[in-house]
Amino acid sequence: MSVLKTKPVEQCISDTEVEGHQLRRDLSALDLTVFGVGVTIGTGIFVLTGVAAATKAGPAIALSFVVAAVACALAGLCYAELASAVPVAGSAYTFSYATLGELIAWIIGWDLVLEFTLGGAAVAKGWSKYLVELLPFTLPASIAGDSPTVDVPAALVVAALTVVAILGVKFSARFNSLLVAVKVAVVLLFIAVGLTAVKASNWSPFIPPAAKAPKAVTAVETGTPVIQLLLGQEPLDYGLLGIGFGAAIVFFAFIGFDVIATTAEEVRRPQRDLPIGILGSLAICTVLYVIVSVVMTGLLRYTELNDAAPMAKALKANGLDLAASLVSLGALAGLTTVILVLMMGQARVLFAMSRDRLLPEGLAKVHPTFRTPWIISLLTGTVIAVITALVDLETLADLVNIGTLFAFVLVSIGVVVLRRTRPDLQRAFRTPAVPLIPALAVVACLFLMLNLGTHTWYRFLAWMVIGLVVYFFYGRRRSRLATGEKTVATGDGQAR
Ligand code: ALA
Repeated sequence: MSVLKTKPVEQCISDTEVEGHQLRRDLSALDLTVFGVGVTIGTGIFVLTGVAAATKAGPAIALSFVVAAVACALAGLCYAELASAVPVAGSAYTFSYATLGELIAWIIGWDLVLEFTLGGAAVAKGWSKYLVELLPFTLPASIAGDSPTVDVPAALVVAALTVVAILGVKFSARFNSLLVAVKVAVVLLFIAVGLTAVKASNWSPFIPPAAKAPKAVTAVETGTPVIQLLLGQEPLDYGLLGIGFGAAIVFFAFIGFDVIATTAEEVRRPQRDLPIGILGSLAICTVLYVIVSVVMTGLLRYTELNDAAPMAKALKANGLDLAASLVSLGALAGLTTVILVLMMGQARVLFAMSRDRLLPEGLAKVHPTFRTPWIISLLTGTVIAVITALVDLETLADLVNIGTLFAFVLVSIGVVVLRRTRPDLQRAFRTPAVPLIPALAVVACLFLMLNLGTHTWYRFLAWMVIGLVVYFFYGRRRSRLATGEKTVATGDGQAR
């Protein structure tokens, strides 16, 4: 059955040599770590921390970050092995094509499309909220603010970044480095200035007793967490369970370290650089997040943090207005890089899928001058701009989380499968304690998924059903693998 066929790893690599479909290979380990931190620190910490503390976990949101980080570290260890064994574009999609067969690869690819498209849209909404915070005048509530009808600034920033993405990776990476530096600087500024004004009384109770929380300012409706239904508990927030609900939301703050894997084809020494980039950026972000959330909930009582720009609000509430403005400015710069990198990750996954003909091949054309997959970038940018303009932040973030967690589950299983099916394959990085670590990764990711609401689950299942329909009616018959067509690179760089 073709759906179970896997694509030989060697073919994955040789497919990248097809003329007209090559990306430029010039990223280093440092570029990757910057890239990782660049995409990772974003709306998750700048917006969702406050909202999740106020509506799910209270000051214990710091523990939620630790829970989410553990799941990410476990999945990251699996990601790093697959990324170093199958160093080509397309991330988990490509890895699974070589390990779990075409159908699972399609499911993961489709899932990543969800992650990157909605992720970009969600972050653009965070960007828009900090812009409102910073502007000296007020924009009408219908076009900007906590819950606008059409989020105009969010759509505009996506349009501008689409142009940047089309102009090319190296340019984007440099642009990225500068903005990442600004972003890390403002996070450190928030911590340093904030620490001078925290009040220990705000941390008590650290784990608020279970109660009904107010609705998040950034959300319409995400439903009751599935785990609560399974346990037959009342639909209350906070309490011990609240730490899990919070973790399932702030998991969003970690998304991005996996995007590094999508650049494998553009990395100079993927075997060494990918694991460094993935695990290094994850470690840096975890430390920063835990400290930021402790400081934020120490500056202002958690019940007051239900705000679209909670960092600025927490500083202002303590008379630290200048720091609040600087943080907002830095957040704007920082969020810009996240949108950009998510859009680039998206382009690369779609690029790999269309090169394999699971999607129309014409999409994968590389621009002759910029060497970027420009058709895909244009398409992606347009879709993201429309979504960010119309959908609320938490609906987007939760959907991104469930999709990403599901991809992590499949990737973790993929590591174990590949160890069995291709023990000979060279792996610059080997996940320790296989199959224990992959098994724990699966459990941790499933746990976080269960902490998401019923509406999020329905939306996710609907997206997956659409994906399966597209696969069975389009990709299954047309893919290179199904048609038996190989793309063999010849010495002169021409495909045969
Ligand atoms: N991790 C990214 C953010 O928090 C997606 O914005």
